[in-house]
Amino acid sequence: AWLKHQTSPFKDKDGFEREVVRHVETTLARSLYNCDESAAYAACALAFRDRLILEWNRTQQRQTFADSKRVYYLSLEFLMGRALDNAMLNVGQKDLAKAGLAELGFRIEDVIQQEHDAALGNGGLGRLAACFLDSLASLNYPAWGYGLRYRYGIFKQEIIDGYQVEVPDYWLDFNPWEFPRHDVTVDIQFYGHVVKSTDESGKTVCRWEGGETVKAVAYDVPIPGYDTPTTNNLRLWSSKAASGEFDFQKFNSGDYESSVADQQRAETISAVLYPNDNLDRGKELRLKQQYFWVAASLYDIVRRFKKSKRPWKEFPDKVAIQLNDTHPTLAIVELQRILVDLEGLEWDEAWNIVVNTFGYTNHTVLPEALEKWSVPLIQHLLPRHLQIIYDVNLFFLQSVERQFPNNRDLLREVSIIEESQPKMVRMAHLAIVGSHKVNGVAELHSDLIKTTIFKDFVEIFGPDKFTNVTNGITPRRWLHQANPRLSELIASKTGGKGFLTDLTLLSKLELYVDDKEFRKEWAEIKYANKVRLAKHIKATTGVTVSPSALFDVQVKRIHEYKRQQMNIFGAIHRYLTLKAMTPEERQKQLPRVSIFGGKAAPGYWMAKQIIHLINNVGAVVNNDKDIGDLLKVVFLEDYNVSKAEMIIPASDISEHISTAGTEASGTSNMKFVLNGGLIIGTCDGANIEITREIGENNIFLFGNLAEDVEELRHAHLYGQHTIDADLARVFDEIERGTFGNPQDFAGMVSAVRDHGDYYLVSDDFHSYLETHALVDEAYRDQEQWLTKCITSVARMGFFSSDRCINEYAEGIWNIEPLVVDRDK
Ligand code: 26V
Repeated sequence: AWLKHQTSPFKDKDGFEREVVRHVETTLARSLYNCDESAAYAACALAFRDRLILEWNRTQQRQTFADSKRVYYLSLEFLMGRALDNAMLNVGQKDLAKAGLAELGFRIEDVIQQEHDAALGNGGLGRLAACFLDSLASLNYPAWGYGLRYRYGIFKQEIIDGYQVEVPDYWLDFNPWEFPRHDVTVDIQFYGHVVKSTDESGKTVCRWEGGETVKAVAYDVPIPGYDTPTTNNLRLWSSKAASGEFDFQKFNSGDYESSVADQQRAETISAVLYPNDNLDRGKELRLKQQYFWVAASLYDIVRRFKKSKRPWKEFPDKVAIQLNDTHPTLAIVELQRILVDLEGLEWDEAWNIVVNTFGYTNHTVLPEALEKWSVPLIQHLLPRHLQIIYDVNLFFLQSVERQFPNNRDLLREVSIIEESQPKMVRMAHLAIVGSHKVNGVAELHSDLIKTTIFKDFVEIFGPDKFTNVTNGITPRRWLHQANPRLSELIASKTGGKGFLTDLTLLSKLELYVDDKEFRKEWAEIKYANKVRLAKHIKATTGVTVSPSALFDVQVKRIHEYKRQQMNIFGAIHRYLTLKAMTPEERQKQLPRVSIFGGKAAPGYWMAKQIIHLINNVGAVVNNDKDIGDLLKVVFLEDYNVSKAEMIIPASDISEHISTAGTEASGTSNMKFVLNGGLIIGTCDGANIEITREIGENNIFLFGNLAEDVEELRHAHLYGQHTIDADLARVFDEIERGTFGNPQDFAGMVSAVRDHGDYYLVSDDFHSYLETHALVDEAYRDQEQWLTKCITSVARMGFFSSDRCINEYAEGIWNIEPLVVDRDK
């Protein structure tokens, strides 16, 4: 009887319009005469949401019924961006919506733009998690994401007088994509103490008692797959005061303030995303976030497993948990606690289950980014977990001692506890010991972790525990959604939209690389994308740029290792070179626009200095009459996912120029090439595999290799290094005050010139400039350039996150897709 009442998805344009109108008039309680773009967005989103919900429920029922193994992706960050466009495309109804909205008097692009980005992440790591969710659903894998429902996402960046200013990102005013589940809650305990006792059989049992309790409330977000009914779930936890905690005594006795303060303290846990700053180190609230999220997620996962009434040893046959970096590592300890303390399993049996359940992905080799938590802090917040960590470490070190007797140095190196003052828990070591697989995110990076930071663990556990899964990106968002015209052109040559689910079909494009008409359309699309970006630049910065200039883009978080400073030094060098030319010589030069974007962590002083210099260079160069269109330097404010969708398709060349060995993978490099842009880059991260796939004629590689870095750094420290003359010339100009007060940039200059140049800017500067000269030369030959672009796109099939997810599914999770037909 229920079934006949189920609402069905809109079958046609009229059906869609009816739903939009209904939502405007009833859900939003607005008259049609008073329906602006934001109301149109809301109603359109609600209409599509209704459509998703049905498939979402069916998917969950089907997965439960099939009793298939699920993967749970634990990530503190999900950088989702906008949802409406994605939902329309994935369910295949964007054309219908476009026509329907047009009849109602709206342009679909304007409606889409109304949506606030879901910016629950910092950068690559969070966006990777979002691409993975898209692939998991599109490939019909039973999978859930677990994260935190931050009230504030990554801050909004404003540029005021050339400086970054951070503004809070309150994004929940209207969010139709989440469903509060007030009935799905978990009480999470903090602080307190451990009580030891002996049971009837003489076994020691531990109970964690006392302390305070905070409530976790689930908010669910539907994740629609592309061209499949599978709609997976992303569950985000929000913190609330536990019911008993809101103190009515205090409230009634007039101590209203302190009663509300308790409430607010609980809600603080999920209030803000940490903007991954060096200064976050050791913050108690961050550790609270981690445990809150991990404990709620595990409770949920275990509750689901227990319904099946299976024996515990089958847990890893039904559950795979992937740790996105070390942030969720406490999950390993929490599962061991649940199994031993609450379910009464023997330690070894429990530990076996734990290790077979977890996989750990490492995303950086930078030592300052490896997580450590102080023992006293964990002792205070999670006393029972600290005991378990010590026991895990004891058993681990005992086995190492048996394997490699009398090797004190080795024990100290691999210990989960660092014997410092105070003692620290090394989260990566705990994650390795508690997982059955550890992976890096690109070949070079996976090799580096095996030979440097984790090399002792390879000795101990053997090489098979360590593997590589090269990152990927979803072609749905990063081609079809971001670059619809290019997607359509590709579809017309590769036999339809199949390439969106099998990206290797792009290879068919190579057959058309000489097709005149095809090349012309391709070039037109790139130009139109550049025109759109030029308009955005004009509107947001006031700078006029010519769409026929070479667009040179570097957009990513600002960090010294990513070397935006080298890029801006290069732009200054170009400026000085142009200034030194006669007007006749200048005439012959290639016009260029240097485009930057990216946020600096609020406490990262050097990164902020880099932003300031970029803006100041722009202010000088962009207003220099001698230079005109030959060089423009712009910094785009508030780089985020939806800006990336506009910027990336408009790039001619993009910069991926990290010091070799420092960028684990990079994923925007893949996005740029997939959109018909070339790249200039170092031999680092996924650049290496991109080169292997597209051919070295199609990429501009430069600079020293990872294997040379140690020796070069050494040379700097022992003064066996002279600074490049071109770079010295740039420093002179900065110090003359051409770009504002030189004091403002003294840190940047001296880091390279006087303090060891840790990121080797001076070592790579010369080859960087030379390679940019090659870029200019190559761009002059527009036909050849176009050939490079088309050929590169044709060879990018490997970098789909679908390939990547299939590798995880097969090599780490041991899960299978649950295939369904559309109408079942
Ligand atoms: C974090 C921090 C925080 C403290 C200061 C220094 C520092 C340096 C790096 C990081 C990154 C943490 C992990 C991360 O986000 N890794 C990124 O993961 C992407 C997805 O795998 C990958 O493409 C990027 O190369 C990698 O940086």
